[in-house]
Amino acid sequence: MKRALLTYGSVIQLQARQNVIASRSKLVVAVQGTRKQHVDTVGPKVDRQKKSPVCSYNEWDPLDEVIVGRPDNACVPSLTPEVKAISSPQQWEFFRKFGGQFFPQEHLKKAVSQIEEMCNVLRHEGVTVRRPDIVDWSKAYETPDFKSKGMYAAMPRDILIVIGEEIIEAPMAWRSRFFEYRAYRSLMKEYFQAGAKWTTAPKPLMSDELYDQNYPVESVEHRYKLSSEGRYVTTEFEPCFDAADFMRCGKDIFAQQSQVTNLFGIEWMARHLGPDYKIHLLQFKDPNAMHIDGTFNVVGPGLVIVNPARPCLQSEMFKKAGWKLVEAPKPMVPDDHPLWMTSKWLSMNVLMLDEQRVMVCKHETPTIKMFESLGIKAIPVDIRFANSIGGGFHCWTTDVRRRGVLESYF
Ligand code: ABU
Repeated sequence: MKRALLTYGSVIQLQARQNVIASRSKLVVAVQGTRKQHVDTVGPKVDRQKKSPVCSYNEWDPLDEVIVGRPDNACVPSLTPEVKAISSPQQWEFFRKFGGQFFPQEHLKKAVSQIEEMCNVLRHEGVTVRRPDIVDWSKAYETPDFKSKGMYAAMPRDILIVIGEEIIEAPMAWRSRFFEYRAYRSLMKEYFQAGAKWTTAPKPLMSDELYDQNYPVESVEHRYKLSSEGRYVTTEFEPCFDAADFMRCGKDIFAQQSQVTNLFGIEWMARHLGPDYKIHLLQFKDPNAMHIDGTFNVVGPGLVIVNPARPCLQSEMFKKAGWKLVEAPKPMVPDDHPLWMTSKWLSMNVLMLDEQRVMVCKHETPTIKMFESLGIKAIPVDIRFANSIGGGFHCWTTDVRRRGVLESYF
């Protein structure tokens, strides 16, 4: 692992080996040493003239199809080192009490109905909505390296990222999320059969070596210091990342190292994508870093909503490029509303339906006003109860298809 490749603000653009394009009519393979033989191409029995059902290059092109997560059967993760690293000691009592059990049922019911309504609004706006399978997340499992129970399939943004015509399943970093991909397999198979490129990143062992067992979690100041040195609870033992630590802007992709995404994982992504894409490693002042979309949300070409509480240490490079960085207004969530695995900054975790329309929380009046001042129409929806289990509109979705092409904006 060459860490020197991964310096903050640097571009990670690695030469990937040329992919074998399976759509060629014949594939030349070496058989038993020197003898060469032509064989029929294995793979896509799809009409190559037809467009892949999966295609998206950025966060704002007109949205055609989206996966919306499911709150059903969502379970609270146990208070393991990786969970401690993203939560405050005040939240730990909740995890101690409910870890391994379903989230409080009354709350989940409200989340289910709010997400149904969100799906209806998306359909009304002309977007095709797809959902993962319903899974019982309370089942215990054991691998050779660890034991856990599951969590949920509520946040497709964390596990799936679409880059061009390829949909990539992230390895994830939490043990409770190891089997999360199972809920999406029906969709993945369908997209693949229809012509999408489907990749699953190397699955981590998630043995104890992946987590710094002594990661200091009690003191926020200490976490600030460690994160500024690039030290997080996940070690560099093996690649891991959540897809939500990457923000797509055409040929430029912005990524952060976080409590769930290590440099090894970012390097895997850079090599996997190859020279067509540049991954820029960004750093924010954030002791609980986990997912870039509540910190740095690119909502249009050269337009970013930034979190004033988590300054970007590389903001100069955006200003030099002529980008507009707009500070998110203070969130409106009342203090007594439970947010068990997230911060109030879900207020800026919005979903762009196109450059002119944004799905935003109906209670976040200052955020709505901010978008209107930028000439963007707000589509207000209430998912406050759904927010409680860890995500806003961006987290609750993965855009599968947007109408657009690969461009350079940076
Ligand atoms: N993906 C959720 C981000 C939430 C937060 O930054 O607080």
